[in-house]
Amino acid sequence: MKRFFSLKMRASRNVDGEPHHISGAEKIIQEEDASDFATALIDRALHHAKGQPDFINLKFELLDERGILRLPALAVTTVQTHTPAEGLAQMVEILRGKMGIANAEQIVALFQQCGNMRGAAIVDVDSLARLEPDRQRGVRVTYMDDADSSSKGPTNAKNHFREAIVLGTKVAYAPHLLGELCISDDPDYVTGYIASREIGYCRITCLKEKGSPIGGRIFLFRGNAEDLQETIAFLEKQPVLVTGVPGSSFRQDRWKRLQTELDAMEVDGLRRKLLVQDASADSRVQVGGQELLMLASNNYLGLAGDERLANAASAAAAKWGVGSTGSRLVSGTQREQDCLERELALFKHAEDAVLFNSGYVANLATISTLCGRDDVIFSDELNHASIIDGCRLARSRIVIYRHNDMDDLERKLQAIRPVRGLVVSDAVFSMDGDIVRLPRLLELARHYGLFSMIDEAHATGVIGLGGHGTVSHFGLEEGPDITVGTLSKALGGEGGFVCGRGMLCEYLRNRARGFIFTTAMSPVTAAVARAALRILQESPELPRRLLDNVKVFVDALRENGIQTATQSAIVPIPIGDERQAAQIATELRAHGIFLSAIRYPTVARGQARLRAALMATHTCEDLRNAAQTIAAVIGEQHN
Ligand code: WAQ
Ligand code: MG
Repeated sequence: MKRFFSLKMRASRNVDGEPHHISGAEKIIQEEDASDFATALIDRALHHAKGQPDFINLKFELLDERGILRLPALAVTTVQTHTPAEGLAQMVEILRGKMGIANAEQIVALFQQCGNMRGAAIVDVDSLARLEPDRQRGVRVTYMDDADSSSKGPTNAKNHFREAIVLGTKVAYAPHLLGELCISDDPDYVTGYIASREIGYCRITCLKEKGSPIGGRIFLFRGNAEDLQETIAFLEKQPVLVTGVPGSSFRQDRWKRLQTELDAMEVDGLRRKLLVQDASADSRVQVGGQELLMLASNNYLGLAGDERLANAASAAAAKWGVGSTGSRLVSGTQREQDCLERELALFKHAEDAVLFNSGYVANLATISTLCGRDDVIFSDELNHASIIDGCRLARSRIVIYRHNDMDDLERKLQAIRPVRGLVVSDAVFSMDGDIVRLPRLLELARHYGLFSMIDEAHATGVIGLGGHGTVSHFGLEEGPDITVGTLSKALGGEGGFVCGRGMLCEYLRNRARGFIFTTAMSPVTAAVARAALRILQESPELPRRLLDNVKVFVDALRENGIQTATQSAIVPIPIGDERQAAQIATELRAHGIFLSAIRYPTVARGQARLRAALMATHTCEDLRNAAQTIAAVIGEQHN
């Protein structure tokens, strides 16, 4: 095994019997590179602009390789400024605007007090109290290096940027620190930065006058006294190698950025892996030779594995072959797609329906076709990514209202008084399982003359009488202008659709790029959806059975001490921490349960959760046992 050493150099000069610091540097290196780097650092000490040293200390210290933390370098952005005033104003702006720190101005003003420190000031962002134990010296961050420094070669010159990004990355990952501000103390180096995990490493090109000796570092802290000890211990003791530091001496590898991002996700517990199943689409699946109870599927009614759908697929394949051969408008409309559209319209009590190749495309295409630069789109803060992407593609003004909060929506409508636009919401929210307050939403949209749009992805086949969806759930006479649905969840196949007035569908068929410029869904897929619709209409008890299962499961979770609530087949189990959620999901797999950990970016950071999705084909026994196991595993993790 390779041995890693910490190598530190300090050079000073005696002035009137007092040692004066001239230069210092540190590296984390492998044994084989030791002498090269020692030479380079001695060279640096001997030829420093601040003068000739009479004392050079070189220290080698063996590190435990397993104790070294590898962190991905923060992403670098640059803000060009031309005067110190402009630079400092930018710092304040970023602190307040992007990092949400109220005391931004007071914090930046602290640079006036931080001169002449060898280390950094630690500031409580709320009280502005200075917390570093030694006010003269500050806290020194040490035991860190660029992980690729040996490939970049020993250099005897100080590289401000490379050293700063290493330090900045370590600080960004320190517990209880929200970020860092830095101005170089070198009179001629006027570039500094502001950094955090969220905003990355943001260089600000001018922060002081040339020749000015001011400079320092401010670490932004939030926590209690114990937290502070933890922060300082991390800064002073934890060895860190920073990967993916942009190299100055070598051309940047275009793939490296991707690896760096993947590494960052790994560190944050956000990197995802595919779990490959070897059999079944029902409530039990085979993964790597193990049978798992499936609690993560959108196959709500168990139709994906239904023999009748498989037979419909075979029959359609025998009749049509498998491909649709072209775009709907050119060559890809077979009788199957046409019939399916009419049957969907009937099922949803709409004039017409249009097929898309997925629910994602249906949202993207519909929103971006109906809305443009002159529209205002009012969108629930928890809407699905496909709605968000549709809004972005529309280039409309987007106004986010608080989750399912119709008063907030009304306030925003009142304030903006839009002339054209759309109010859009999920029918059943995919990560929380609650149902949109549809009656009020429709009233508001009508009052302001806006289109209303509901995405019934998790509602069709689940809520409302016989699974007819949200309009039936609320017993409304009239539904939204635009209803989006999917064929891939309760209906067990794949594809999406939009239904509403005939004119709407006609318009989409003529204008929606996601309809026009893509190959139509296969006639096999369309035939499968038709069969699923028939089954749903012949067996209106299926959705009832599903919701009965939900009640059994939620009650069992409560009996085992886990509080949760839902109005649909989605049962969120809150955890919070991303890594913990991922660990619990892994542990549950060992106990025979397939349940997904939902993490950022699907939900907000710090709101990771387990998300159970129930099926009509689960047995009560399955669900009671699962609830017990889930509670036990969560209990263990919290201890
Ligand atoms: N730990 C904590 N604080 C430190 C450390 C350390 N290891 N090293 C320096 N400081 C503090 C100390 O108060 C210095 O006065 C101040 O930071 C500035 O240090 O992207 O050169 O080494 O090109 O002068 C920014 C690079 C360069 C911007 C920063 O800092 C860019 C720089 P310096
Ligand atoms: Mg300096």
